[in-house]
Amino acid sequence: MTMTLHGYWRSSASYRVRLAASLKGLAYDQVSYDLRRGEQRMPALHRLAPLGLVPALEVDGGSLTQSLAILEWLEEAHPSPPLLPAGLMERAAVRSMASTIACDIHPLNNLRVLQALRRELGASEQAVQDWIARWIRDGFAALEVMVRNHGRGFCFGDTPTMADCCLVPQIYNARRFHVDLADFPGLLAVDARCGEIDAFARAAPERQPDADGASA
Ligand SMILES: N[C@@H](CCC(=O)N[C@@H](CS)C(=O)NCC(=O)O)C(=O)O
Repeated sequence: MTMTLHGYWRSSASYRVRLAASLKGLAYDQVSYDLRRGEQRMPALHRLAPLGLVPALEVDGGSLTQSLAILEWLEEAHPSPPLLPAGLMERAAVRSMASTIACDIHPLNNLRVLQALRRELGASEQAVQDWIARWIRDGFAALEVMVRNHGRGFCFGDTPTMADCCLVPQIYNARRFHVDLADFPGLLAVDARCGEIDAFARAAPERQPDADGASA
């Protein structure tokens, strides 16, 4: 089975997929689309991902989109090590945390939304910054409670799950946008714990072949 991840080093949705693949010890090639230059609008990506967003994962000629669906596919195709716990309720709790990030935080702060705020609604940089912080902090307040209820080192239990694959990239984003995270000690502790694991380090944005250190 050959896998190619179509993504971007700074894309947090791509980062989720890199983390899951890395935790499962899976090798993959990467094709990069520079989002700052609008390369997500290239026909080559649209053939794989009709919405024109990264990531897309090509697997043996077929293609998958939506990072959560890709994480679920990776889990089913490569069950070991598991990124979901065994029990039904527990699995739903992990998916709930992952969805809180992927469905209720990230889409509100996506590049195309921020561009629409600036270009179509005339929002100032300060207003955009406040917007970003508002949705991250709102979602993180809920996640802080969830991690307190379920976590023992990681978001859920004492091993990494899909929830950690979503949290670590979202914290990366929050730091990139200088969002104050002092109210979320539980989330920061999970992030620090994940940072001790080599599979997390390998998937980090700065370690990717297309990383260029740009700040935008
Ligand atoms: N729900 C999608 C979101 C994908 C997404 O928003 N990707 C961002 C990068 S993290 C993107 O391609 N943005 C380009 C744009 O907004 O134009 C997923 O989870 O895969």
